[in-house]
Amino acid sequence: PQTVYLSDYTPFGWQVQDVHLTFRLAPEATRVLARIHFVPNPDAPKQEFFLHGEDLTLIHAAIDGQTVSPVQSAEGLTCAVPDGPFLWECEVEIAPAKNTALEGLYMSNGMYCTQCEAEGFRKITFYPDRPDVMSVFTVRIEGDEPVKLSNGNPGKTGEGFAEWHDPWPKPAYLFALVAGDLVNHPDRFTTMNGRDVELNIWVRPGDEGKCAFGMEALKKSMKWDEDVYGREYDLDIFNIVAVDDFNMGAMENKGLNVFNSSCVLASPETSTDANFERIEAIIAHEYFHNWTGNRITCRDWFQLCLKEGLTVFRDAQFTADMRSAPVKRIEDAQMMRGRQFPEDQGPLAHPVRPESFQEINNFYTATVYEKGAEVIGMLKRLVGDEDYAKALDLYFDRHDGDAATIEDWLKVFEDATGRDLSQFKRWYSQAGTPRVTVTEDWSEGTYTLTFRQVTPPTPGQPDKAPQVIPMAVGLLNPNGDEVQPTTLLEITEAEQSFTFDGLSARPVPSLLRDFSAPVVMEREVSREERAFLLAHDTDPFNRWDASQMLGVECLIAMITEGATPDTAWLDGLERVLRDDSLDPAFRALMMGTPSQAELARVLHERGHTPDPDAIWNAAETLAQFRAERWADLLPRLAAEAAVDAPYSPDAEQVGKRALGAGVLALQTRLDGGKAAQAQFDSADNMTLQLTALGSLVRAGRDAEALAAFEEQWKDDRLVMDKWFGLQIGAAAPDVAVERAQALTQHPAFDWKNPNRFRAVLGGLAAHHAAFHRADGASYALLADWLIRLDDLNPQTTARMAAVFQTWTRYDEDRRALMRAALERIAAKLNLSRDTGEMVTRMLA
Ligand code: HT7
Ligand code: ZN
Repeated sequence: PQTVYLSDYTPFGWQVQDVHLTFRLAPEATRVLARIHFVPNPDAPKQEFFLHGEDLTLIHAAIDGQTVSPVQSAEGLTCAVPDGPFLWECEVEIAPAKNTALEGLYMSNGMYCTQCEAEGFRKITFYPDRPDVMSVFTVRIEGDEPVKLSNGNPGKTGEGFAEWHDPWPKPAYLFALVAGDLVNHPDRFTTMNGRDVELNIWVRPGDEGKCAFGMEALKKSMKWDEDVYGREYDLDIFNIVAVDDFNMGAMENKGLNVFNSSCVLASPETSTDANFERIEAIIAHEYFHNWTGNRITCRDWFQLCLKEGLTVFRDAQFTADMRSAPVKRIEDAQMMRGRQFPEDQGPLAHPVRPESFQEINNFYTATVYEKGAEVIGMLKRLVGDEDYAKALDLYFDRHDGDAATIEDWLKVFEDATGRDLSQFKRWYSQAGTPRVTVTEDWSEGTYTLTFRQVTPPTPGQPDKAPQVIPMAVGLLNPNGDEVQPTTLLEITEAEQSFTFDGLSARPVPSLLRDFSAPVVMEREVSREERAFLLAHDTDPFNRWDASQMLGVECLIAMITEGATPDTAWLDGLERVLRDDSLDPAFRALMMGTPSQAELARVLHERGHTPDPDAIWNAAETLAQFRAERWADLLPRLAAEAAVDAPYSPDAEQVGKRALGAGVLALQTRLDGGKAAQAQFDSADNMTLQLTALGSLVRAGRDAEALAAFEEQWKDDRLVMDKWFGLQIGAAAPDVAVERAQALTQHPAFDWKNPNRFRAVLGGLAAHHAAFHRADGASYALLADWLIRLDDLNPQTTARMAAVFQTWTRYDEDRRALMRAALERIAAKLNLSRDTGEMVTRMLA
């Protein structure tokens, strides 16, 4: 397969003035007629006229009305064209019903829908399918479907047809079409300058009752983007559609966002608090793309972080404003450590702006999205809030309508603030997680912190230069009072010292406050000092982190030395948990222990070979120990967590239920599932019902509850995804793979549906001890299914194959078994480019 390089960028030889598309819909034989005006691009080198096109049957092509016979290949067509402007007309046939890859035009439950990012439009018609080719689109949809939608504003409609016109030039990846038997949940929004916008969430009949929350989230997002970024919506209508078969979460097509139904449909009975929060965040994310992605798009796919990093950053700000800023920051740090750090520290490591790829779908990663957002957060910390706002205003002014680059983005900041960002740019080009070691010096009232940074080698990047690391630091005196409020130190050298004068006693440092940079801190810290920070730090992130680190140390000592749990830590934590002035959501996070996958990562980082069974056993022992030690505390917390009002997914209630879930998990270890059964029987919302079911499964008292749950929810796909996933996620490690195997034989296991496939096989891969079962049964089962899915849906297969990325961390036997699984996938006949690239990188 061909590798594409950032350095090879060349503009397309023509500009597209306008695109007219007509769709004659039929499941097996849809006709797509395109009329496109091309004009030579004065800024491009001379080149052959090439249009992308895949899996298209060409019926007819003409230039300026004269039939032409282009030369076709698997990737597209070339054709001799006039020197000046010309009209390209083309008719192709496609088969949406046969499209199982869920890219281009496909069918889901009888509904037509599209997914064009990144390179799906080329499966709809021949076109320069690249983000820097932008055009206005006019679309006519012909078919019997009652609802026919596309981008932009509605035009004429009549018996069997509907027309749409999108006045905003856009790249083809933002094109969308939906047609089917849909019903809408309508509303309206008046923008800051008085534009009256029609809003709709379109769903399958029967799902109308699950749209209200999403609609509120949409209106809040529209208002927030006006208030905080000054960005106003720019069409007369904004449509969202829920689709059951979808490779990812949602898609920001101009004026017609398409959502995985799991990311928009919500009701208290069928959705958990976590679902509600995720839906709110994803609706916001897709809406915010209207400016950061659509009005300003990417020049090429290497610039993906330009829209994704910024939009993730914006949605995180939104969530922090809507809910709790400290809780959101802790969750984001968990996400970075749990998902991005493993990527950055393994064979799939790549820069936030990659420099080459074979299949761009493989680069919709935690690095591009989450680290990309962290990079923007660092930029904001460095320049300050005011200059950040100035820079963003300049970005929107200067680049509205452009297909821009990271260079454009950084130049805006340089121009707005006068800063030189050439060193900062390394965050975009260097892969890997910087490790920062810290030493301290104290003499006569002067305290010195010395930082050393090293970024380990990553594939293709053996040597790294120092990066700009914004290090937020506070100092506490021995009484626990803050003597130095949060200060931002700018580390730019490989080794650099900072001094604080005039202190009356040697302080305790609170470093990397608010997770101010995506780095690993390496510092010898005594348990006493961590316990001190757990008790006194004013920074919520660091208070949480102090407890997490004590938890890590405690578990590692249990694993490697057979130690007993650290009671000093647990007592310190108990004091925090008893402090009812603290937000229950924060206390719920405090109650959590590091995940088993995270422990494996840290063990590996410290030169140990992680043993998944030993990690599981230590985590179990610690949980049992906590349950017994906190036997008196649990009822008190349970009482505080009780919600005495009708269900609402607001931050306050969500926090209480999260705390209650932590309590129930421990309580079940003491009462064998009595409280969980009672909660299961009386639950009037999915959060309580599912939490209780999870505890019952963990306690092995699940048979009746699982059957009752299935009976109650067998007709609800999204709830049944939870039923499938939970049985594996909460299973004991020695039975999970057999359960997964059995569930793949369940009549409701529809492996072609990505949500269901992920619930079962993704659930198994996410269960650390079960996935790494010593006999390799889980590796083998997953490999079997990936091999099977690859022919149908390469994108989902390749994404899921990434669960093998940590394979080199483990012992020889497990390594051999994982290597064998990867090699088996690699050897599959006609392996897709997507999966091929992923397994090759992992095996390199
Ligand atoms: N921009 C979108 C990314 C995307 C995608 C979404 C759905 C299915 C396939 C996809 N390929 C790429 C989603 C986002 O980041 O907002
Ligand atoms: Zn996005």
